[in-house]
Amino acid sequence: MKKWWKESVVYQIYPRSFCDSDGDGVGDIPGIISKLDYLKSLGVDVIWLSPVYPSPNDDNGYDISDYKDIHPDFGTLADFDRMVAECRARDIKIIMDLVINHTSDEHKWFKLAKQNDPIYRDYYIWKKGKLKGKKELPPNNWTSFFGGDAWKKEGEEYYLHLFSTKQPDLNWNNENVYREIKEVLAFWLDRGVAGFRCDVINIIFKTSLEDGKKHLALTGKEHYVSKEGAHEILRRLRKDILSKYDCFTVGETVLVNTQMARDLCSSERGELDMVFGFEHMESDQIGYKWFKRKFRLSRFKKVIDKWQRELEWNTNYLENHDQPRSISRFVPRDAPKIPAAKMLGLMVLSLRGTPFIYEGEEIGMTNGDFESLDEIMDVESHTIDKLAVKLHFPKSIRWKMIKYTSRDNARTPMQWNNSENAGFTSGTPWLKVNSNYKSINVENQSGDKNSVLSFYKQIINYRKNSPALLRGDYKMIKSSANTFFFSRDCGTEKLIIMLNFSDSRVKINMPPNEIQVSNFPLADKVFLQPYEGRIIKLAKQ
Ligand code: ISL
Repeated sequence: MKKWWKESVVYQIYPRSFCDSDGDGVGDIPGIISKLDYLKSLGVDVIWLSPVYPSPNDDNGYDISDYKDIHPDFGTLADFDRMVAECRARDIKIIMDLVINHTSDEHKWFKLAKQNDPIYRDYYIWKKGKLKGKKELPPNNWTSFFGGDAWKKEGEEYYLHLFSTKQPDLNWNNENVYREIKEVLAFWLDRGVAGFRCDVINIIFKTSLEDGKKHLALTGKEHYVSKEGAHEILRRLRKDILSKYDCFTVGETVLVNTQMARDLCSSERGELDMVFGFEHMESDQIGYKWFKRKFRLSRFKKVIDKWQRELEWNTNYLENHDQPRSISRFVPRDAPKIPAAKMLGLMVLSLRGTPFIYEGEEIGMTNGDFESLDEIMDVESHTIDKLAVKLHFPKSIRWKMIKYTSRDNARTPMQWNNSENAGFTSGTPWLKVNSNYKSINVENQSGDKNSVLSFYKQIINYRKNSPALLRGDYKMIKSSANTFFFSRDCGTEKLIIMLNFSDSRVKINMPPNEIQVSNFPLADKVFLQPYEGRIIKLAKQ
């Protein structure tokens, strides 16, 4: 089958924050349908939908209580089918979020498991506590991704939750779990979806429940990151289900290195088609994400270059619903936002691989302008804050940590126009709208040929017609500390992409060439402007 997804531009929708059609303050499927023409005009080929399943929303849908239905906040299965049909009419495909490391604690399987049901108990991971003197401790020392213990006591035993207490981990040693999830995949593929983004897929299989080596974060990880058991499950799912459909999978893979990514994506093994690595997203972090430091371009370039060289094909992205906005982290705070957002967009869309754009990135949306923890809804931020209170961190430090790293930074409602609530809802939005919506919004930018949005459209269109950007080889070109240059080469077409990450002009020294795209309409052949991004075509020699 043709790997059509290699030539696609994927756009991630976080449904709660995209467009609300009924005024309840939460985005929904009819809202998405109303924006499909917009997505088509942007040049989007595939939509990745963050979870739309029924969920108590402890983690905004990443805690699923029914894998085969739609949350009433988002609509109905009939709305979903209509969305698939409306997408098909526009030649847009949809991939679903597949969250199978854990379910919600309100899923019927877990409710039965809690009652010691002989079949469902074993769908989850249970163990007795450990006695230390007279004190009972959790079964092992593992910590959760959101901070604190990874176990919660329920009756006589504890259950494992690598995320929130309301997200019990499934037991992938149980064949029934495999069988049920296999049916879930078929259910959605038969409804016309074109694949899945597989949540934390490389940690689903736990090899043992022994204590882990102590780490600053994620103690226990050596017992579950990228284990053979997870590889095997993925191979089985491919053989039993995925291979029967024209679809693709992209794995969200935590703590993955290039070797692990290659093992997951190699065509002989056929486990996943692509992964999201996080190494480049850690260029402004120390250890786990709660410790932020200044962005270092040298580290970022090195990581991007390594992933480009070492993987035959992969994803390119700078944003998603878990990460602060790119414009608020990969350039200095005082950088001019419009050129910088365009330059970052040019990078994502011109590297080798399938580009993923996150809603609002195409208009240069920035981090949320939250003033206190009360305005933040994210379960991760609240869990971390509670932990930091226990560790006696002063309030100001706690807030600083959360303000810059909270996942809610990227979850603020999509900014459609300059009417109340940015045109996202006629009701009260579930999360505060960024007050910069009057200047940063789709409507303003649609009619402006110099806007971030117009630039995205231009590059996407350029990309669709450029064999070098679609399929060409990648090579980094040596450049100064503040710039990132690389070439894309395909037969007779040789392009060079130049990105200036600094506020100074940079002299360029290049053989005869033609400027194809630049975020500065009057681009100069001798100098790159501050935050300029450009593509040049080398003249045939
Ligand atoms: O940012 C991260 C790594 O740098 C982590 O947030 C990591 O991506 C995340 O913890 C795993 O994310 C996924 O699974 C979670 C859910 O809360 C996230 O929204 C989802 O993307 C549990 O399902």
